[in-house]
Amino acid sequence: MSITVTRQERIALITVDRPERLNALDTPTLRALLETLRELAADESTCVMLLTGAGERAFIAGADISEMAEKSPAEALAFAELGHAVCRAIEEAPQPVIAVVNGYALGGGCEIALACDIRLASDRAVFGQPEVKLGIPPGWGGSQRLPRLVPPGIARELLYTGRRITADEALRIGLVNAVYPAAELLDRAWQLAQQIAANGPVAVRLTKAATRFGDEHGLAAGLAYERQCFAYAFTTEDQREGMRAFLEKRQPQFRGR
Ligand code: DAK
Repeated sequence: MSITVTRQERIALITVDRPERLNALDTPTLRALLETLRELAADESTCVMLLTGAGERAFIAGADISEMAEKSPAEALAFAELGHAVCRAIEEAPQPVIAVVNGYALGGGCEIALACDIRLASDRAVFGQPEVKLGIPPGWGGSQRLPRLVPPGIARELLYTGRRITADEALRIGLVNAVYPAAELLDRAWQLAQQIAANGPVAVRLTKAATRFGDEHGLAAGLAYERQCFAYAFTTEDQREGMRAFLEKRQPQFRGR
């Protein structure tokens, strides 16, 4: 299996498991990843997803170059669409998705990390959009998401040069939330996921939906959407439980409804 899923209560860890190719994504692996993301997105018992790569060297070293090399323009378009569908599945999943970047995140690998809500990196992680070195532009959203995440001039420099950056530089430019020693990364990622999963599941989903809505439709529409989300929360048991627990000075028992 090129994609595996490990669960701890309400958290699912998705691993791209193709270490002999540094977890590069070919069509079967992309399809399996897309199917897994869609299944988990539809699963109400999953509150947070983690996404990582197998082995110690790579998160995802990009699209599989050996598959891409001989593609016709029509096949290249289909391949780009499949990669875009994976990135959209991450963004459109109701649950937060955390990229756990344990090594190379290059090209399509960096683009998949960009589509995640949060990025944690090991001190060995390496990021880059080296597509221009292969004679192609980014194909899975890097030209759009990178300039929206880091300062646009820095994004353009990285996109035009294809140069790789270390985890420390990624932290400095805001590409990752935190950098940890490689041996600690996964534990830290589970801890962050647990912190999120301890909150009201509906509230976390509404919060992701509102941030995404604003990203896609602009501030005014995002603010209007946020008001609707806020009002909707008052139809839920979790809202009553969360506030009652505060007033009664106890931990809330959220039920996700
Ligand atoms: N594809 C296929 N195989 C890969 C790979 C990749 N992206 N990355 C690594 N591998 C394979 C290597 O070929 C090698 O296989 P064997 O020789 O052992 O059979 C094995 O993984 C181990 O890699 P290395 O021997 O090269 O290991 P090193 O430590 O020497 O180097 C490296 C590690 C990550 C620096 C190096 O492997 C490397 O530069 N890899 C390529 C990274 C890269 O350029 N990634 C971006 C790929 S382009 C589009 C659609 C999609 C995209 C763009 C446009 N449209 C339709 C428009 C997406 C593009 C990309 O992602």
